[in-house]
Amino acid sequence: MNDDAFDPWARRALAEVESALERWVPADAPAGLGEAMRYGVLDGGKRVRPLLVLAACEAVDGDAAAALRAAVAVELIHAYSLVHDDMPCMDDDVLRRGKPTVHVRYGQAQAMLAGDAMQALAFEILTPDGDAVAPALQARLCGLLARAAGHAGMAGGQAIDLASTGKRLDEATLSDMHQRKTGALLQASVLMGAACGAVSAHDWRALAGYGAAIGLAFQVVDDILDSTQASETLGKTAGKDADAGKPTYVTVLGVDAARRRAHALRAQAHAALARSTLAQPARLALLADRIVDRES
Ligand code: GRG
Repeated sequence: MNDDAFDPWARRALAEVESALERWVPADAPAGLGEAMRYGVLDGGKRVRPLLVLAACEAVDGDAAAALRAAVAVELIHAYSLVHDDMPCMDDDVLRRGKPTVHVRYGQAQAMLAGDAMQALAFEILTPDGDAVAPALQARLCGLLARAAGHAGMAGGQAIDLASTGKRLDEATLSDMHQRKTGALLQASVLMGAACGAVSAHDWRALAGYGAAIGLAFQVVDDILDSTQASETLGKTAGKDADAGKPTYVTVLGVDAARRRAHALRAQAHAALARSTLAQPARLALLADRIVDRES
């Protein structure tokens, strides 16, 4: 598949995700909470995780309606993590997705609640009343998302990150932190999409390998962009981690070795897809390229 076929698909998929977020994130939650939630998740972001869910679902010819719910749920967890990460008690940032951060706009208490409510809403969306999603699939999707977001995944990785300020980490420790903090949710996006269809154990392992490789590649590239691009391009404050004494792939490896690492991870992702028997892995392969070649 070339970019000419990928781009219209991605535009359609993104439009579907935006319209589902618009429908499902409530404007009328009490006392301005809905406005803060919508500010935190609508109108911004690359939506990489939803695209991974939908591409993985298509690769296994899965249930598209369930995958749309999974795509929105993953983006809500991601958006909640950004809202909390930006707060003064964590990264203390004022710019996100090109706008003032949620706590700057609505205050810290409302930002904390908006993040909490987005997290809960993700699981509400995965468990609709009626027969829209089979009960076994609901449970599977909730389990995959909870494990990626919780103590062994994103929240655990964030705890290691906060404890690492000013420390020298070797590459293995840095990779472990980022596999949890950033990689776990990206990998879960792939696996949640795959769970929406019938997939053999062999292909599940291949997709898990693909997800792990692109998950880490995403963070390596994030660190490279953070040290080479301007805040206006990124829509967030550039260079903050290194300035705050946090180890990054660029501070640990240097920018050239970090670039080589990103390319090696892309090759690993492609190799994992090549090992699979998936009928339609091309969109996932192109997403790996986009993740490594991105400029913001
Ligand atoms: C608060 C539990 C908790 C976790 C926070 C994700 C995270 C953990 C912190 C964000 C810090 C950060 C900038 C990590 C680098 C990788 C990353 C997740 C970047 C942001 O994701 P993008 O580039 O953002 O997909 P958009 O805005 O495009 O959705």
